[in-house]
Amino acid sequence: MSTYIVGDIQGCFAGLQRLLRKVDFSPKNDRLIAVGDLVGRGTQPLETLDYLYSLKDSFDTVLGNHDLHLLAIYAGIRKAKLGDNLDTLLASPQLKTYINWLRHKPLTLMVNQDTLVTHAGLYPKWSVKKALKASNEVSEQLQAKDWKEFLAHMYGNQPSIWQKSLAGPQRLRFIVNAMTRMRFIKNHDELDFNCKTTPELAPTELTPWFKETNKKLKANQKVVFGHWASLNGHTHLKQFSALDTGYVWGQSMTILKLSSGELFSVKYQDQANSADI
Ligand SMILES: [Mn+2]
Repeated sequence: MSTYIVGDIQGCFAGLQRLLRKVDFSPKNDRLIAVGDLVGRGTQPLETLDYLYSLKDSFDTVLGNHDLHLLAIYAGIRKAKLGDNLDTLLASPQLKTYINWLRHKPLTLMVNQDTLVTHAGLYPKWSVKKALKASNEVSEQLQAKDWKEFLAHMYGNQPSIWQKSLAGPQRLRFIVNAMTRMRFIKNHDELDFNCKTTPELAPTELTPWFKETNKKLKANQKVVFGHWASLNGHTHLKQFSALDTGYVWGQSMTILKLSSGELFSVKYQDQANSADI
């Protein structure tokens, strides 16, 4: 049995299939974990969720910002934009099933004793244990009867600095932002939401979250994340694996074989011109 962790799929079902074939993924024997953003922008969101849902216990995921966006659209809090490409999914009789399934997915999960998976990353002031606890706080809300109420307060960039004393919607909003939207940190603890470039092109006052010293992260612990396509898979740090290599933007999709640390990827292929799909 092998565990594979796949980067942002974003509704690119054909690419996912090619990647899984490349590693000889067997739903019966292997386990597939996703870093979130299962759908959003890519043209096959329904096929993607049909497939991932069909894997049952062989599949698990954390939620990304696009997945939360889908929940917010379903809840009537956000409107679907043309570029979201979610129409087929939103019109599907399976939609309600998939929404309920996603509502029961966490923001972080451990894939083995020391590897944390999260969509955007680990806030530098948090331990792995703290991140899991914070993720649970959000899951409680997402799974509650009044889950739509939580989503109604989810959007916004403030507060941008964590404080233990944060409560209610502000506390939950920070947790969601840190785990699903974070890229750069300002002044060691402040989330920045403006810059999406590579670290090299960013203003000097901004530091990638994984380059901030995290005193609470143990040397043997690892963080696997997605979300930041312009990193192109590079953190240059062994403790942090960036798996979003921008397939939906015409680049590639990447999968990590956990046991060996090997990375496999497939280059983007325009479906209309693709012979093997
Ligand atoms: Mn994302």
